[in-house]
Amino acid sequence: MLKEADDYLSGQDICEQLHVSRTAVWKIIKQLEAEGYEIDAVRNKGYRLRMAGDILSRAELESTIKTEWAGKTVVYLDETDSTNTEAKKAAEAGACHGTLVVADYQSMGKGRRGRCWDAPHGVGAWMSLICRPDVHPSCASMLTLVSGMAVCDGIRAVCGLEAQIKWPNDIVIGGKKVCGILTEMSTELECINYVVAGIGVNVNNREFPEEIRDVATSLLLETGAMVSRSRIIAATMEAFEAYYARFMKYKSMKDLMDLYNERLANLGREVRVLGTDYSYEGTALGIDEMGELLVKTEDGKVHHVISGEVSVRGIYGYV
Ligand code: BTX
Repeated sequence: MLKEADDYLSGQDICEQLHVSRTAVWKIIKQLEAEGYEIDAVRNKGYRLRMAGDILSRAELESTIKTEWAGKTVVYLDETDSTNTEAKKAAEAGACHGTLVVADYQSMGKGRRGRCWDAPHGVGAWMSLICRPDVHPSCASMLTLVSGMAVCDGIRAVCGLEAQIKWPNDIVIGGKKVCGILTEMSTELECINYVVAGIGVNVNNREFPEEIRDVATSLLLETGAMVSRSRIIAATMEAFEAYYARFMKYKSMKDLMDLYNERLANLGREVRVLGTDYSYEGTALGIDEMGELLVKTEDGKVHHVISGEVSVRGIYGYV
């Protein structure tokens, strides 16, 4: 209610709308203040929210996320090993499509192929979204691309920054990584039980460990100001929901391909494709309907690169 009110909200109005006593309202106000909200309390006027700051809690997320299903149910944890692991446990226990697991800190944040994701306290949007799409398991990797588009739009909407996608799963600003995505799934025969889209956005990080200092950035470092993590999460969920519907229409990137390519940092760039026992260089032309990256080599041949099997590096820098 405080977030939605333009001005002071009288204690009496809050009591009447919520059917609680004045003392109950006062107690909740004290609790919100303890969580970090700054609230003005003025006699005869009531309460006004001065600043929501960068607070992450279940209540904050649920009041900020305005979607039909994506992130409608939030599991919030102050600390966990990995939100992906937590989301997989929740999905096994029956958590519904759209459940979002968010943590303030991950002690063992996971990257791809056993790599680690640096996820310190109080600065990042570390989240995992559970989806139960009715698609063939071979289509699931495209949800990584859908997630990438959603984060890109979420960042653009909240901060106005020109975020771009480095195929398939990094979001970059000015050539530096601001977000990584790890999609995991559980399948049975030809069906998907669930997909977990794990998204890590560096929001208010002021510094990074030595090893990644040159390749990593955060929204705070790019804008010079604190950014609300709950707004980033909410904007990402809103965009995800819209893109997911378009993905499900054809169960492919058919309807999203052009929008994806508009956001593609690699587009038209020279890239090196690294397989387990081979590598080649070429120009990235964009993705096709199945989310594969098209790379044209000097001999004019167009290669279809499948994510997960290879890594793609820029020849002149990281992108
Ligand atoms: P990746 O394997 O593409 O990237 C991991 C690599 O990125 C690391 O080896 C390191 O070089 C670099 N790196 C590590 N931490 C950061 C960081 N904070 N910012 C920029 N670069 C970094 C990308 O894997 C997938 C990451 C997904 C992370 C989310 S967080 C929520 C969810 N839970 C979970 O455990 N993982 C996902």
